[in-house]
Amino acid sequence: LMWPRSPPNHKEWQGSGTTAHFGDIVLGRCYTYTQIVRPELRDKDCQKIQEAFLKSFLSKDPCDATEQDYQPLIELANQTIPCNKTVFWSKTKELAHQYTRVQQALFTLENTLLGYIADDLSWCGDSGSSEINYQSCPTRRDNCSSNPVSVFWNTVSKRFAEDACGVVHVVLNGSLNEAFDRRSTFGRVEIHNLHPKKVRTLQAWVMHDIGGVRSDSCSSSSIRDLKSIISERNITFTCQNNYRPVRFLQCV
Ligand code: 2NF
Repeated sequence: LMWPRSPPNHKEWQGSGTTAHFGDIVLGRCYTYTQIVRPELRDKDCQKIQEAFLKSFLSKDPCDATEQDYQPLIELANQTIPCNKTVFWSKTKELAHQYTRVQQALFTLENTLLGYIADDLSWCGDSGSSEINYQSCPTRRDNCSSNPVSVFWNTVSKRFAEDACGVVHVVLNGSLNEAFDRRSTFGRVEIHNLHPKKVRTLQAWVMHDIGGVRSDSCSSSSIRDLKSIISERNITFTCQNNYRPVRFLQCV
C-alpha cells in the first residue's frame, strides 16, 4: 500500500519556497489586472486562471517542468499586445517599469496579465504529493534548470517575443561591463523568437546610471554583437544612448 508522501518539513532545495498565500495572490492579482488595470480583459475567468496555474506545477517533479505544463494557463490568459508597444528589458527592470507606468500604452512582460500575476513570486510542488511546497524550491544551484519558475519565464518570454510586431524596444543597462548579455532571457530567448516578418525594427535604449560609470554604450562590443544577431535575422537595429524620455525618470 502506497501512502502519498507528506511534504518534507526540512529544506529539500536551496531556493526559497513557494510565496506564502500563493493561490490568493494569484487570484487577487488576476482580479486587480482584469478589473482595474486593463478592464478590457474583465471577461477573463480568474478562478480558472488560478486553477490552471496551480495545476501547471502541483503533483509534478519540480526539476522536470515543461513548456506544455503552462499551455492551458497561457491559453486562458491570452492577450493581444498592439504593434509598436512591446518593451523588453535586461538588468533594467525598475527603470523599464517606471517608463511603462508613465507611457501606459507600452507593455513590458510584467504589464501583461501573466507577467503581472507571476512577477516576483516563487512556486513549486512535488511529484509525490499534491501539496504546494512552502519550504523550499529548486534552482539552478540544485542542478535543476527546468524548475517551474525558470520554465515559466522562459515560456512566457518566448511567447511575448513571438507575438511582438512593428517597432519593438529594449531597455539595456549601460553601466554594466556588458549591456547586452547573450545568457540573459533577452539574449537567450527573446531576440531569437522575434518574427522577422512581423518585427521591423529593434530599438535599443542603453541607459547609464546618473553620475555612475559609463561602461557600455551603443558603440561597445556587446551592442555590436546584438546588432549582428538582429541584422542576421533581417530585422533593423537602432540604438540610442540615454534615450531622453527614459533619462528624465532617473531623476525622480
Ligand atoms: O521575473 C521576471 N519578471 C522575468 C524573469 C525572466 C525573464 C522577466 N523576464 C523577461 C522580461 F520580460 C524581460 O524582457 O525577460 C527579460 C528580462 O530577463 P533577463 O534575463 O534578460 O534580465 P535579467 O535582469 O538578467 O533578469 C531578470 C530577472 O529574471 C530572473 C533574474 O534572476 C532576474 O530577477 N531570471 C532570469 N533568467 C531566469 C531564469 N532562467 C530568471 N529567473 C528564473 N529563471
